[in-house]
Amino acid sequence: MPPSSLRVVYAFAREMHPKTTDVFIEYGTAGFRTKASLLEHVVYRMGLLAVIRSRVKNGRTIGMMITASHNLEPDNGVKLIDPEGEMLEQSWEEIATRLANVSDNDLEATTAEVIKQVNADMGLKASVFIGMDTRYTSPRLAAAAVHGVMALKGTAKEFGIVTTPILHYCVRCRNDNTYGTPTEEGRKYGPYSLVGTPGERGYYEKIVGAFKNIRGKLPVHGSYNTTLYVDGANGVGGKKLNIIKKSLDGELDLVLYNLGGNGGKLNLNCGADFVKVSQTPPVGVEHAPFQRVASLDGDGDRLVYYYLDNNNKMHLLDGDKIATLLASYVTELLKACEATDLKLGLVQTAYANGASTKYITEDLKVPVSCVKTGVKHLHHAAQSYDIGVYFEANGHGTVLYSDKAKTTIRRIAQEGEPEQRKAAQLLLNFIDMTNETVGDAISDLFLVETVLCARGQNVKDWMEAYTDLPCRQLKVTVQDRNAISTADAERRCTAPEGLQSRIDELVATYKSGRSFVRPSGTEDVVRVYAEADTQENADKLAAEVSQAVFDLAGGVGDRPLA
Ligand code: 16G
Ligand code: MG
Repeated sequence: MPPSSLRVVYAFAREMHPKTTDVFIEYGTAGFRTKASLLEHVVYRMGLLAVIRSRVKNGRTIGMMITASHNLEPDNGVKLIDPEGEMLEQSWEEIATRLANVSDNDLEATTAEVIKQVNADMGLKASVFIGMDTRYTSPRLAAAAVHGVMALKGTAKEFGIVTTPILHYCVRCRNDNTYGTPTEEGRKYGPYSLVGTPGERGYYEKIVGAFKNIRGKLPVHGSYNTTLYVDGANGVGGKKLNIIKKSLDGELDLVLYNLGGNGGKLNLNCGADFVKVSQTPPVGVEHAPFQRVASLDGDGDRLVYYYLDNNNKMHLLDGDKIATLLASYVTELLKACEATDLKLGLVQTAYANGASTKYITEDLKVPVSCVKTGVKHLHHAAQSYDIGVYFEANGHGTVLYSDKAKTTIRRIAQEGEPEQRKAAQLLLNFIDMTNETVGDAISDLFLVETVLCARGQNVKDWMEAYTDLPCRQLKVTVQDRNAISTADAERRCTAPEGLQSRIDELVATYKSGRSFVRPSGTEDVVRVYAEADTQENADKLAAEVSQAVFDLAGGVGDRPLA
């Protein structure tokens, strides 16, 4: 494409999506995320970048998801999805940031510069899949994305309102037709049965089809019961479960709340992030003690469970509990099919409860690694195992199976002894039910329900595998959160000077104490995490460390935030 044809890049910017703010914006942990009113020019420009990225990847499809996940309604965001359904390659984050921040007058020249820098062949075809969450600002932003794609003569396909993981799945399928069909509903086979080859299945057929298939092999027994309550965060995940619910034929009885009607506001006092951070149940969900409740976040990529006891005290089953449940079950099946050469490992972040890490190492005897916060880091680390289970404590995670693992398990399912074959076939269904592109609340929900059903366990049995250490998360506003630097997968703080030694001193005074601080990638705050032997001590330690951050890292206001 000759440079003159980039004029339209400027024309669209000036006429339709002008940059109206000078606030600097950065492609962070999960793309750009801020007030929706500041984003239109950014999303338009990401449409441009998605086309360039697609051409650099030889015309393979790139995804653009318009969402601010668990943030409240006024926010929005955009992130790019790479051809395998993974997060945008990290080295492109700086390019995204540069393109988002130049003036409209410099946009044409900067676009040309980027094209040259990444050596994109602008004569190639380009394809971009666009999805959005339920925010009222999303359609307008999705339109800006389409204009960005058009301005560089790419082809945009809009998926409308989808969960983030559904879009990741569709991008992967579009580029690898053995993984599935790039649609939500699928085309060929009726209500989500597991027929045909994997490559012929749409999203629901893949997940729900595999669940039904496995349920046919695992009758309900023990203290498992098929009723599951769900908090949909008033976002997109609950809406999709409402579609799936109709095809479940009593294999799972979903009772859905917070689906976005009745004035319920997205993520407001509900959803996975609220439940995890505040350690309180969501508003709008009513249930008896010991009822299993699953809570999703606004864009359907996080899942936590909880229940209330007889005293109305909440018990949380977070990403660590889900990770250990899935890892222990897959380990059991691997043993049963005698696939001893397959190495399973688990990936966590510093937020993982210390008790979970101890349980994984000492009881499950599974290797565990700790990486920086953010799905891309976990996903990457999980790829180094034959089977890699990764979860953030906040409920974002999935299981990755290498080609070697899949081939081995398929072979055993066909050639093994009868007991081995049975275990391998269950494992194949388990793999089918997994969205390997990214953490997926809907897929994870069906995986958890499968394990509980297979073991005949209720939510209390699940909880009893190990006991979490009480913990607390706080945030502190400082002048410049980037004044905080960390090392050792965010477990130690290397700047400002003196902060880590102060944290060490404080932690040493608590039994089972642990604490770390890190600058948030999505909010202008420093996050503080603490755990200790009692809730009172965890709360105290968190407050003391917050005070230390406030004092040593330039706190703003009178005192740290509660
Ligand atoms: C984003 C990340 C999530 C991480 C969170 C941390 C993705 C898709 N999402 O939501 O993994 O836990 O940021 O937020 O990577 P924070 O930096 O504000 O603590
Ligand atoms: Mg999310």
